[in-house]
Amino acid sequence: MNINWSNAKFVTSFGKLSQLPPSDRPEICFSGRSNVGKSSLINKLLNRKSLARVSSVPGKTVTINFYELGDIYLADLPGYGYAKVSKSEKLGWSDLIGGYLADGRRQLALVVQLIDMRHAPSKDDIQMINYLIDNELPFIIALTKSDKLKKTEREARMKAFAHEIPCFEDITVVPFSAVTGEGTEELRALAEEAVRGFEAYEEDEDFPPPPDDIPEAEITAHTDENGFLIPRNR
Ligand SMILES: Nc1nc2c(ncn2[C@@H]2O[C@H](COP(=O)(O)OP(=O)(O)OP(=O)(O)O)[C@@H](O)[C@H]2O)c(=O)[nH]1
Ligand SMILES: [Mg+2]
Repeated sequence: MNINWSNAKFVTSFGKLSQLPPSDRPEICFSGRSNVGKSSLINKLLNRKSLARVSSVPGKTVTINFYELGDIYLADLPGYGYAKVSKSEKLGWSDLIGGYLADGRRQLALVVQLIDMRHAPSKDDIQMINYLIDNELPFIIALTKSDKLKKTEREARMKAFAHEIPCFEDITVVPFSAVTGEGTEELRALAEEAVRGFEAYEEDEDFPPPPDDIPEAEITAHTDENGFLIPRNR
């Protein structure tokens, strides 16, 4: 599927897991700590200056914000790990993020996990990545704010990430900057590929047909007098 990236609309925000409706289309979500640049990255992908609110104060996005992009949704998840919020607020956020990711009614085609390229990943970042790996969710990593690093700093960080991030060699990693636009086209292409792969997988699930679709005559032809199935090679 080719996505028309200039055709986005804000749909709605959810602050509580119980409000979240099932999804009727593939979704791509953006996860990362507060202030890492999720909203800025989404705006860049969508060719918009401020469709997703960019925060001057970290920890602003405390809701899941949905954007419609033709036949898919983008979901901007609340940023985690901001120190200056109350414990109950933190719990609410992790509930919301965890609940969203574990929601079997979502058609999650891709998680874009954002990590600030200037720093070692936080404990929360590592926990997120381990969660994505353990639950076999399709994900890539965008290393944000790449414009803020000099070439040598960048090389040093890339070497360090290889040790700091679990399974680093197996993960697709895209350096990204909302300022220079680096990584924008690559992320768009990866998103399109993920949605295509997701749709092909969904179609594949119906093939071969589930047992209910097998005509009755065919089933009885392969059962013995007690009604047990007989393997075909007998
Ligand atoms: N230099 C530079 N600054 C960036 C980049 N991306 C985001 N910023 C800045 O970082 C700050 C946070 O950006 P946001 O996009 O609001 O981050 P967020 O992850 O959505 O933050 P929350 O909604 O609070 O979780 C803002 O001041 C942005 O201008 C980037 O690629 N380069
Ligand atoms: Mg935000």
